[in-house]
Amino acid sequence: MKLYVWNIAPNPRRVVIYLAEKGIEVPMEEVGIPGKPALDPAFLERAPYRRVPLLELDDGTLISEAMAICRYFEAQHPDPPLMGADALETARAEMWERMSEFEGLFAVAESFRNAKRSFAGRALPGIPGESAQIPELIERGRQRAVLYFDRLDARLGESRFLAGARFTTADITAYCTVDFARFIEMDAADGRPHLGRWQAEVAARPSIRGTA
Ligand SMILES: N[C@@H](CCC(=O)N[C@@H](CS)C(=O)NCC(=O)O)C(=O)O
Repeated sequence: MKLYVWNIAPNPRRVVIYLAEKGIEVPMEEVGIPGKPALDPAFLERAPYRRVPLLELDDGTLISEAMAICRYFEAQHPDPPLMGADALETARAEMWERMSEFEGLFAVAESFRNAKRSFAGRALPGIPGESAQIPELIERGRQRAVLYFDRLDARLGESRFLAGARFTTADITAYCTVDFARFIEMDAADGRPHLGRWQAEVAARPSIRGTA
């Protein structure tokens, strides 16, 4: 078994943090090109979806998508539960995990990839060939991120973690999003005290410190 990762990227980080929380050891291979924000062409030839994280099982089966990879391990290592332990916690963990990926991480990534010169012609991940940057998406991504951070702050004003009393994959994706926002010069905690309280608490977890 092998997990393909890219140490500067937020999506593989979600899985690396998850595995650290669980105490599961999986061999990892770094597939980023040193000093260049791109994946190794040799890896891309073998990776059908051209993205990381990617889990390769011993029989060659490939599993893409961060949460699908976590789900694979969760089924085999249910303790401690990181995707919810009862019906309500499971639903809330999934709700906030999906909102964090679709409304948060995608929004920040949209702004980031359309802004940075080093991503010219590669505005979309996982696409063979060119994908042009669209300058209007830089600001739109920021606006979407503001709405997401406001929602996160409101939720964290009523709950210790996103799904409730327990840390879950929702917190992992949300934390990776908040941290990634630094690269578009956004401080998500600024003016959002509940988000700031949660961010400090999550940042102190050993699983997070190991991937900072
Ligand atoms: N929804 C996917 C997102 C994966 C993704 O977009 N990964 C990025 C790195 S954060 C990637 O592989 N980018 C390839 C590239 O930039 O060429 C997941 O959950 O794994």
